[in-house]
Amino acid sequence: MRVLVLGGDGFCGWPTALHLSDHGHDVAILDNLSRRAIDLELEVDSLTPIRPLGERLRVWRQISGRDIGFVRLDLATEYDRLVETLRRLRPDAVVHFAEQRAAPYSMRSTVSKRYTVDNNVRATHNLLAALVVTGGETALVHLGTMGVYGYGWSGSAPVPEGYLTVKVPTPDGDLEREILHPANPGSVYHLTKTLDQLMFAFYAHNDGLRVTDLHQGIVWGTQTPQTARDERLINRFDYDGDYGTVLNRFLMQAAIGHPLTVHGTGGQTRAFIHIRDTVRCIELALANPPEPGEKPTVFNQITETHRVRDLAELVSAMTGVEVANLPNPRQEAVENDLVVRNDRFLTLGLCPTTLSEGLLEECTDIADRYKGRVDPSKIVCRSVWRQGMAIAEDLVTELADRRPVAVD
Ligand code: NAD
Ligand code: USQ
Repeated sequence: MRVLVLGGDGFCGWPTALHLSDHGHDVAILDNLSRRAIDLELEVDSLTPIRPLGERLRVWRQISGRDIGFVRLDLATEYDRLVETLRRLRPDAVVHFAEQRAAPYSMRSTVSKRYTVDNNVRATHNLLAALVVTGGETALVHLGTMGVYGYGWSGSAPVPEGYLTVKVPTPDGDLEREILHPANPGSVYHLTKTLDQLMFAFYAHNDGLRVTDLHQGIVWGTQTPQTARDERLINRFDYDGDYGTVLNRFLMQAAIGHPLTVHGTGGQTRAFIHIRDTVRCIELALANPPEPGEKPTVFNQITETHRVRDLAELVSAMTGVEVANLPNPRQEAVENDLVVRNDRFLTLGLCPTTLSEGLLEECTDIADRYKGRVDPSKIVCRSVWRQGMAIAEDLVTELADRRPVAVD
C-alpha cells in the first residue's frame, strides 16, 4: 500500500512509519514539526536524543534500503498544498496522528486552548475536505483517544467500541438506535477528539469516506524493533509535566531517584497500550477498512487497564523509589473503575504486549541510559484545569548523578 503518515515525526507516528516501511509499504511522512517547536517553547527536550527528521530518514535508508518521503506541511493552515500532495502521492491510505495531543498543554493557558482547538479541528476538517475533492477512495485511519468516553459514565458496564445501542421512547413504542457513545471529554484536547468523531460520522455518511477511528489508551514504552536498530532512529520519550505520560514518567522518575508523582490518591484507572502494539494495531486497521457508505469503524486500541497508584507501587517495588501523593492539577474523578471492550483487535489477531513481559525493564534501561538529560524542574505538572488549583513544588532540584550521555 501507499501510506501517508500525518504526524510521522511524533512519538507514535515515527515508529509507525518505520514499521509500515519495514513491512513493505510505500510510506511518506507529512509533518509541520510543531511538536519539536513546542519542546523549544517549553524549554524541554525528549529524554532520548531524537535526531532531526532528515537524518532519521537518511539512516533508515542506509539500514533498510527503503525510502520514506517527507512533506513539511501544516495540515491546519495549508489546505491547497495538502490537496496537491494527495493528488501527487495518491495514497491508498492516510494515517492521521497530526494533532496537539497533550491534555495538560491544552489546559495551560487561553493561548494553548485556542491553539489546540484551531490546530486539531482544522487539521481534521481540512483532511476530510481534501479527501473528498481528491476522489474519496483513500482510506483514513485516525488516532482518537479513550478519553472521548470519559471515566465512570457507564458505571461497571464495559466501554463499547464506539457505539451504544439505545432505546428511544416514542408514542408508538421504543425505537432501537445505535448512537456514538456520549462524549465526555476531560480536557480541551480530549474535546477536540470528540469533535473529530462528529466530523468523521458526517463525511462517512455524506461523502462515503472510509474512516477508522482508533480510540487509543495511554501509550507506554519507547522502542519498536525498527527504532531499536540504530541509536539515530531512537523514538521520542516525553517526561515533562505537560507531555510526559504517566507510566513513562514513573520509569524516568525511578531512574533518577525522584519520588513517583501520583496525582491525588492515584485512584484513576486508565487504559494502556505498548508502542509495539500501537504500530501493529495500525497495520491491522489499514488492512481492514470499512466499505464506502459504512459508518466509521471504531476500535478501542488498548490492551490492559491499570490504576495509577498500582502502577506507582509496581515501579516502586521494582526500583525502591518512594511514592509521593501530590495535589491533583486536573479536574477528574478521584477514583474510577474502567472495563473496556477490545474484542475487535483481538479477533483480528493482536497478541497484546503486557506490563509483565519484561518491557518495563527495557524501558527502565532507556530511562537509566539517558537520565543525565533530565531537567528536574520540568517534572512536576504545573498546568492546572482551573485557576487557583494547587500545584506541588519541585520535589528534586539537582540530579544526584548527572553524567554526560554518549550519543553515537
Ligand atoms: P506527538 O505530539 O508526538 O506527534 C504528533 C505529530 O503531529 C508531531 O510530530 C507534530 O509535529 C505533528 N503535527 C501536529 N499538528 C500538525 C499539523 N497541524 N500539521 C502537520 N503536523 C502536525 O503525539 P503522539 O504521542 O505521537 O500522538 C499521535 C496521535 O495519537 C495524536 O493524535 C494523539 O491524540 C493520539 N494518541 C496518543 C497517545 C499517547 O499516549 N501518546 C494516546 C492516545 C492517542
Ligand atoms: N498522572 C499522575 N501523575 C503523573 C502524570 C499523570 O497521577 O505524573 C495521572 C493523571 O492525573 C491522569 C492519568 O495519570 O489521571 C493519566 O495521565 P496521562 O498524562 O498519562 O494521560 P492523558 O492526559 O490522559 O493523555 C495521554 C496522551 C493523550 C491520549 C490519552 C489516552 O497524552 O494523547 O489521548 O493519554 S486516554 O488517557 O486513554 O484518553
